[in-house]
Amino acid sequence: MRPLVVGIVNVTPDSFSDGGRHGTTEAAVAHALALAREGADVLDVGGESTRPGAEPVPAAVEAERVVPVIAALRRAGLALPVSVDTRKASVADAALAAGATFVNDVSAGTDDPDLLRVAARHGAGVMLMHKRGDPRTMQVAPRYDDVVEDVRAYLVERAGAAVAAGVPPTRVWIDPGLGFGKTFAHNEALLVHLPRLVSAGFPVLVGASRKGFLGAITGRPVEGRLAASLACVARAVEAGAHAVRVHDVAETVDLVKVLARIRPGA
Ligand code: PMM
Repeated sequence: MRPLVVGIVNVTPDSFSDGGRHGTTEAAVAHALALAREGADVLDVGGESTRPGAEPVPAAVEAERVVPVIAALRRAGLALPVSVDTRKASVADAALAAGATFVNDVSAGTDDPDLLRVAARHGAGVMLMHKRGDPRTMQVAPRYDDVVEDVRAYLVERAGAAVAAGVPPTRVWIDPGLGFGKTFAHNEALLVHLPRLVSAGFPVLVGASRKGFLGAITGRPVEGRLAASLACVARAVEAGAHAVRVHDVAETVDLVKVLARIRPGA
Protein backbone atom coordinates (compact mmCIF):
# COMPACT_ATOMS: atom_id res chain seq x y z
CA MET A 1 0.00 0.00 0.00
CA ARG A 2 1.32 3.44 -0.79
CA PRO A 3 1.66 5.77 2.18
CA LEU A 4 -0.97 8.39 2.83
CA VAL A 5 -0.23 11.99 1.91
CA VAL A 6 -1.30 14.48 4.57
CA GLY A 7 -1.57 17.98 3.09
CA ILE A 8 -0.75 20.93 5.34
CA VAL A 9 -3.33 23.74 5.62
CA ASN A 10 -1.92 26.41 7.90
CA VAL A 11 -4.51 29.00 8.97
CA THR A 12 -1.97 31.21 10.74
CA PRO A 13 -0.66 34.66 9.94
CA ASP A 14 2.90 33.63 10.91
CA SER A 15 3.35 30.19 9.36
CA PHE A 16 7.00 29.83 8.39
CA SER A 17 6.47 28.54 4.89
CA ASP A 18 3.41 30.27 3.50
CA GLY A 19 3.73 33.54 5.37
CA GLY A 20 0.04 33.93 6.13
CA ARG A 21 -1.11 33.85 2.52
CA HIS A 22 -3.87 31.47 3.59
CA GLY A 23 -4.70 33.56 6.62
CA THR A 24 -8.34 34.05 5.81
CA THR A 25 -10.98 31.37 5.89
CA GLU A 26 -11.68 31.68 2.18
CA ALA A 27 -8.04 31.40 1.20
CA ALA A 28 -7.49 28.44 3.52
CA VAL A 29 -10.55 26.64 2.15
CA ALA A 30 -9.45 27.26 -1.43
CA HIS A 31 -5.96 26.00 -0.59
CA ALA A 32 -7.36 22.90 1.14
CA LEU A 33 -9.62 22.07 -1.83
CA ALA A 34 -6.67 22.51 -4.19
CA LEU A 35 -4.63 20.04 -2.10
CA ALA A 36 -7.55 17.59 -2.22
CA ARG A 37 -7.61 17.88 -6.04
CA GLU A 38 -3.86 17.27 -6.10
CA GLY A 39 -4.46 13.92 -4.41
CA ALA A 40 -4.07 14.48 -0.66
CA ASP A 41 -5.44 11.61 1.42
CA VAL A 42 -5.86 13.68 4.59
CA LEU A 43 -5.94 17.46 5.19
CA ASP A 44 -4.26 18.78 8.35
CA VAL A 45 -5.74 22.12 9.42
CA GLY A 46 -3.79 24.11 12.02
CA GLY A 47 -4.37 27.50 13.67
CA GLU A 48 -1.31 27.78 15.91
CA SER A 49 2.21 27.94 14.52
CA THR A 50 4.48 25.53 16.37
CA ARG A 51 7.68 26.48 14.57
CA PRO A 52 10.70 27.28 16.74
CA GLY A 53 10.27 30.65 18.50
CA ALA A 54 6.49 30.90 17.91
CA GLU A 55 4.28 32.43 20.62
CA PRO A 56 1.26 30.49 21.95
CA VAL A 57 -2.20 31.43 20.64
CA PRO A 58 -5.28 31.68 22.94
CA ALA A 59 -7.80 28.85 22.45
CA ALA A 60 -10.54 31.19 21.25
CA VAL A 61 -8.32 32.67 18.52
CA GLU A 62 -7.16 29.24 17.42
CA ALA A 63 -10.73 27.92 17.24
CA GLU A 64 -11.85 31.00 15.27
CA ARG A 65 -9.18 30.21 12.70
CA VAL A 66 -9.72 26.47 12.21
CA VAL A 67 -13.40 25.72 12.91
CA PRO A 68 -14.85 27.85 10.06
CA VAL A 69 -12.38 26.28 7.62
CA ILE A 70 -13.31 22.71 8.61
CA ALA A 71 -17.03 23.51 8.57
CA ALA A 72 -16.73 25.13 5.12
CA LEU A 73 -14.82 22.12 3.76
CA ARG A 74 -17.61 19.80 4.89
CA ARG A 75 -20.25 22.17 3.45
CA ALA A 76 -18.32 22.06 0.17
CA GLY A 77 -18.76 18.28 0.20
CA LEU A 78 -15.17 17.32 1.04
CA ALA A 79 -15.18 13.63 1.97
CA LEU A 80 -11.51 13.26 2.95
CA PRO A 81 -10.44 12.76 6.55
CA VAL A 82 -9.46 16.06 8.18
CA SER A 83 -7.12 16.40 11.13
CA VAL A 84 -6.99 19.43 13.37
CA ASP A 85 -3.44 20.36 14.41
CA THR A 86 -3.94 21.51 18.01
CA ARG A 87 -2.65 20.97 21.54
CA LYS A 88 -5.90 22.13 23.16
CA ALA A 89 -8.88 19.93 24.07
CA SER A 90 -11.38 22.76 23.58
CA VAL A 91 -10.14 23.48 20.04
CA ALA A 92 -10.12 19.75 19.25
CA ASP A 93 -13.67 19.42 20.57
CA ALA A 94 -14.98 22.27 18.40
CA ALA A 95 -13.07 21.09 15.33
CA LEU A 96 -14.29 17.49 15.69
CA ALA A 97 -17.86 18.75 16.09
CA ALA A 98 -17.39 20.74 12.85
CA GLY A 99 -16.29 17.65 10.91
CA ALA A 100 -12.64 16.87 11.69
CA THR A 101 -11.88 13.16 12.12
CA PHE A 102 -8.38 13.23 13.64
CA VAL A 103 -6.54 15.30 16.23
CA ASN A 104 -2.89 16.00 15.39
CA ASP A 105 -1.29 16.97 18.69
CA VAL A 106 2.40 17.98 18.66
CA SER A 107 2.39 17.50 22.45
CA ALA A 108 0.98 13.95 22.21
CA GLY A 109 -1.72 14.68 24.77
CA THR A 110 0.66 16.10 27.38
CA ASP A 111 -0.11 19.84 27.17
CA ASP A 112 -3.83 19.36 27.81
CA PRO A 113 -4.84 16.30 29.85
CA ASP A 114 -8.38 16.32 28.39
CA LEU A 115 -7.36 16.11 24.74
CA LEU A 116 -7.14 12.33 24.39
CA ARG A 117 -10.51 11.83 26.15
CA VAL A 118 -12.11 14.40 23.81
CA ALA A 119 -10.74 12.55 20.77
CA ALA A 120 -12.04 9.22 22.12
CA ARG A 121 -15.49 10.66 22.85
CA HIS A 122 -15.80 11.81 19.22
CA GLY A 123 -14.52 8.47 17.89
CA ALA A 124 -11.60 10.35 16.34
CA GLY A 125 -8.08 9.14 15.61
CA VAL A 126 -4.98 10.84 17.00
CA MET A 127 -1.57 11.74 15.62
CA LEU A 128 0.87 11.86 18.53
CA MET A 129 4.12 13.73 17.94
CA HIS A 130 7.31 13.79 20.00
CA LYS A 131 8.67 17.18 21.01
CA ARG A 132 11.01 18.43 23.67
CA GLY A 133 9.95 21.61 25.49
CA ASP A 134 7.65 24.22 23.96
CA PRO A 135 8.05 26.10 20.66
CA ARG A 136 9.62 29.14 22.35
CA THR A 137 12.48 27.21 23.93
CA MET A 138 12.72 23.82 22.26
CA GLN A 139 15.74 24.53 20.07
CA VAL A 140 17.93 25.62 23.01
CA ALA A 141 20.58 22.87 23.21
CA PRO A 142 18.38 19.77 23.06
CA ARG A 143 20.13 16.65 24.48
CA TYR A 144 19.21 12.96 24.50
CA ASP A 145 20.89 9.78 25.77
CA ASP A 146 19.86 8.00 22.56
CA VAL A 147 17.52 10.12 20.48
CA VAL A 148 15.95 7.22 18.57
CA GLU A 149 15.31 5.11 21.67
CA ASP A 150 14.13 8.11 23.74
CA VAL A 151 11.65 9.17 21.04
CA ARG A 152 10.43 5.60 20.48
CA ALA A 153 9.89 4.92 24.19
CA TYR A 154 8.07 8.24 24.65
CA LEU A 155 5.76 7.62 21.68
CA VAL A 156 4.94 4.08 22.78
CA GLU A 157 4.05 5.43 26.24
CA ARG A 158 1.87 8.20 24.76
CA ALA A 159 0.18 5.76 22.36
CA GLY A 160 -0.66 3.64 25.40
CA ALA A 161 -2.20 6.68 27.06
CA ALA A 162 -4.35 7.31 23.96
CA VAL A 163 -5.56 3.70 23.92
CA ALA A 164 -6.26 3.89 27.67
CA ALA A 165 -8.34 7.04 27.02
CA GLY A 166 -10.46 5.06 24.54
CA VAL A 167 -8.91 5.78 21.12
CA PRO A 168 -8.87 2.58 19.00
CA PRO A 169 -5.23 1.37 18.60
CA THR A 170 -5.46 1.29 14.80
CA ARG A 171 -6.30 5.01 14.87
CA VAL A 172 -3.26 6.01 16.93
CA TRP A 173 -0.44 7.34 14.74
CA ILE A 174 3.01 8.23 16.07
CA ASP A 175 5.39 10.87 14.70
CA PRO A 176 9.08 11.52 15.57
CA GLY A 177 8.54 15.30 15.43
CA LEU A 178 11.44 16.30 13.20
CA GLY A 179 12.65 19.78 14.17
CA PHE A 180 10.90 19.85 17.54
CA GLY A 181 13.62 20.06 20.19
CA LYS A 182 16.19 18.33 17.99
CA THR A 183 19.55 19.23 16.51
CA PHE A 184 20.11 18.62 12.81
CA ALA A 185 22.03 15.47 13.77
CA HIS A 186 19.05 14.25 15.84
CA ASN A 187 16.71 14.72 12.86
CA GLU A 188 19.09 12.83 10.60
CA ALA A 189 19.42 9.96 13.11
CA LEU A 190 15.63 9.68 13.38
CA LEU A 191 15.37 9.31 9.60
CA VAL A 192 18.27 6.87 9.36
CA HIS A 193 16.73 4.70 12.10
CA LEU A 194 13.07 5.23 11.18
CA PRO A 195 12.48 1.46 10.86
CA ARG A 196 12.95 1.23 14.66
CA LEU A 197 10.01 3.54 15.13
CA VAL A 198 7.96 1.63 12.55
CA SER A 199 8.68 -1.58 14.49
CA ALA A 200 6.87 -0.13 17.51
CA GLY A 201 3.68 -1.32 15.81
CA PHE A 202 1.74 1.94 15.41
CA PRO A 203 1.29 3.71 12.06
CA VAL A 204 4.14 6.23 11.68
CA LEU A 205 3.68 9.75 10.33
CA VAL A 206 6.74 11.72 9.18
CA GLY A 207 6.81 15.50 8.76
CA ALA A 208 10.03 16.76 7.16
CA SER A 209 8.52 19.15 4.62
CA ARG A 210 10.68 22.28 4.11
CA LYS A 211 12.16 22.01 7.61
CA GLY A 212 15.30 23.76 8.81
CA PHE A 213 17.60 20.73 8.79
CA LEU A 214 16.97 20.43 5.04
CA GLY A 215 18.10 24.03 4.70
CA ALA A 216 21.23 23.14 6.66
CA ILE A 217 22.03 20.25 4.30
CA THR A 218 21.22 22.02 1.03
CA GLY A 219 21.86 25.67 1.86
CA ARG A 220 18.45 26.53 0.44
CA PRO A 221 15.74 28.83 1.84
CA VAL A 222 12.27 27.47 2.72
CA GLU A 223 10.88 27.96 -0.80
CA GLY A 224 13.75 26.01 -2.38
CA ARG A 225 13.42 22.82 -0.34
CA LEU A 226 11.04 20.77 -2.51
CA ALA A 227 13.61 18.25 -3.73
CA ALA A 228 15.07 17.93 -0.23
CA SER A 229 11.57 17.34 1.17
CA LEU A 230 10.86 14.70 -1.48
CA ALA A 231 14.09 12.91 -0.55
CA CYS A 232 12.73 12.58 3.00
CA VAL A 233 9.40 11.29 1.67
CA ALA A 234 11.27 8.62 -0.30
CA ARG A 235 13.19 7.66 2.86
CA ALA A 236 9.97 7.53 4.88
CA VAL A 237 8.34 5.26 2.28
CA GLU A 238 11.38 2.97 2.16
CA ALA A 239 11.36 2.70 5.96
CA GLY A 240 7.69 1.68 6.04
CA ALA A 241 6.05 4.92 7.19
CA HIS A 242 2.25 4.98 7.05
CA ALA A 243 1.91 8.66 6.12
CA VAL A 244 3.86 11.82 5.30
CA ARG A 245 2.85 15.38 6.22
CA VAL A 246 3.74 17.76 3.37
CA HIS A 247 3.18 21.18 1.85
CA ASP A 248 3.79 20.04 -1.76
CA VAL A 249 1.01 17.52 -2.29
CA ALA A 250 1.03 17.08 -6.10
CA GLU A 251 4.77 16.35 -6.23
CA THR A 252 4.58 14.03 -3.22
CA VAL A 253 1.67 12.06 -4.68
CA ASP A 254 3.65 11.56 -7.91
CA LEU A 255 6.64 10.36 -5.92
CA VAL A 256 4.74 7.83 -3.81
CA LYS A 257 2.74 6.56 -6.82
CA VAL A 258 5.86 5.90 -8.86
CA LEU A 259 7.78 4.41 -5.93
CA ALA A 260 4.87 2.04 -5.27
CA ARG A 261 5.27 0.70 -8.83
CA ILE A 262 9.02 0.35 -9.10
CA ARG A 263 10.06 -1.08 -5.75
CA PRO A 264 10.99 -4.76 -5.65
CA GLY A 265 7.87 -6.80 -4.90
CA ALA A 266 5.55 -4.03 -6.14
N1 PMM B 1 5.30 19.95 12.05
C1 PMM B 1 4.76 21.17 12.18
C2 PMM B 1 3.45 21.33 12.70
N2 PMM B 1 2.71 20.26 13.04
N3 PMM B 1 2.48 17.94 13.22
C3 PMM B 1 2.99 16.70 13.09
N4 PMM B 1 2.24 15.62 13.43
N5 PMM B 1 4.25 16.49 12.62
C4 PMM B 1 5.06 17.52 12.26
O1 PMM B 1 6.21 17.26 11.85
C5 PMM B 1 4.56 18.86 12.40
C6 PMM B 1 3.23 19.02 12.89
C7 PMM B 1 5.57 22.38 11.80
O2 PMM B 1 5.58 22.56 10.42
P1 PMM B 1 4.54 23.58 9.63
O3 PMM B 1 4.62 24.90 10.35
O4 PMM B 1 5.07 23.62 8.25
O5 PMM B 1 3.17 23.02 9.69
